[in-house]
Amino acid sequence: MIEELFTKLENWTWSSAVVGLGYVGLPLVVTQARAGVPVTGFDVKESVIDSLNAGRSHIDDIADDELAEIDARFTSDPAKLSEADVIFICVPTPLAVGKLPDISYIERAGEAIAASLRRGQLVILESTTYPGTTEDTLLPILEKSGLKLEDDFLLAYAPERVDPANASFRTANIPRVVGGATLRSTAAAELVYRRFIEKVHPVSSARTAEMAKLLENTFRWVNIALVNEMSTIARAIGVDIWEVVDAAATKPFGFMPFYPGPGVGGHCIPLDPFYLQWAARVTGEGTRFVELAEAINSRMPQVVVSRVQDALNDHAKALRGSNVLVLGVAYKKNVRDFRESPAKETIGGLQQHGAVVTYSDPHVPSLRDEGIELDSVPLDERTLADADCVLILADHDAFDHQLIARTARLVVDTRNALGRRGLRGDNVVTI
Ligand code: SAJ
Repeated sequence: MIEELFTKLENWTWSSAVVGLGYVGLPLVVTQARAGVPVTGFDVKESVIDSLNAGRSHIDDIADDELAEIDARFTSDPAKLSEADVIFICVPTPLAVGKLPDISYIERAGEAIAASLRRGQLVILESTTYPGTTEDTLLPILEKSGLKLEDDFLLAYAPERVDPANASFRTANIPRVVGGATLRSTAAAELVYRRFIEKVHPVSSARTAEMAKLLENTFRWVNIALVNEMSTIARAIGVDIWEVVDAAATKPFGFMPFYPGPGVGGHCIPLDPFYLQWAARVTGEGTRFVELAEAINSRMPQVVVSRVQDALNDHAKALRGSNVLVLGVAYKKNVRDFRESPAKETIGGLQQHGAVVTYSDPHVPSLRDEGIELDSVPLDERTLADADCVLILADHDAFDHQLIARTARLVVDTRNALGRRGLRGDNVVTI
């Protein structure tokens, strides 16, 4: 049966199923369908399946008309998984209490697949997780079916690499690392991705691929913390961190620019380093960079609140009773996701100091989370003029930056959104 699978993989006659239709899984379905793969999207949420079957996308990076162009099925029936030759797992890997890994979604997906696993299938895990998950956790679950790895089915790990709202890099042109639980699993996974991804990079094991993903995102976590710390030092020294970073970035080798911000959001960068931390602890190793970066990055919302307080002070105003208009509550520009956004802690901190906070975000119509009950207000002359301080937290392109620069009495710009547009007047300070 494995030989038959390889024939299908080599002849591009294989079909697939994608388990988990979020910001990773749905683009994967669309990319495969465009490449001519008969693909079925699977999710446990009926509401997701119903809206997708009605041609409505719940993911920013996939427009409804992209769904209309492809021929893909969507189902919540796990029995259908047995029909696919290749099954991709793209489920969340959040953190549990105490920042411990939570791989329960992977385990449940594995159980659903095991219930109908048949000979000749290849299972590929894409969710970010700690080294060892594929071989030590997912494999035993799949073998509970009575089928054996290598004899009956193959198993590999190929970490997703999605940068939400990045129009230049989408699934098909983002190189893909693949590592199998066996050599034939690696070879099979490589054949799979070569059908719809331009560059595929095989490695010697699933563990290696799992570790590579954690390095990628821990690298970002640590370097964002470095530049956040540098921003505090730069202000104390009296230089502009944005000008410093842009100057350093002229170095054509050995440097990669990162920029200070109000904290690190999203469901990857603030979480994945703690999967590495856990894996290291199990081996008795430490991850001091992860903890140090957390100490710096998690403090940024408080740094921002103090920055607003100081800026108002310089205008002989107390934070208490001042109107603060927050622009952008999503975790980064041009996305609507605010679940892991540092804006929530920043707004909470401002409110605790007695500020009257409103916000405007074209991508987030209302914010009902962590005790915050706010709706987005229109960004116009009046809301800007009414604000004692305007605080830019997410630098959405949709903002009217000219209007902000000429109307706001005071702007604390944590993203240098105005400076980058040559609009940094005397009424603007950054962090
Ligand atoms: N941030 C900074 N300064 C920076 C870069 C980012 O403060 O210089 C902040 C952002 O504002 C955001 C957070 O860090 O709040 C995460 O930013 P991100 O650009 O890493 O965004 P994500 O989490 O949406 O996407 C990332 C991918 N992004 C990029 O590589 C640019 C990548 O790290 C992963 O492929 C992906 O998560 C994932 O799914 O793992």
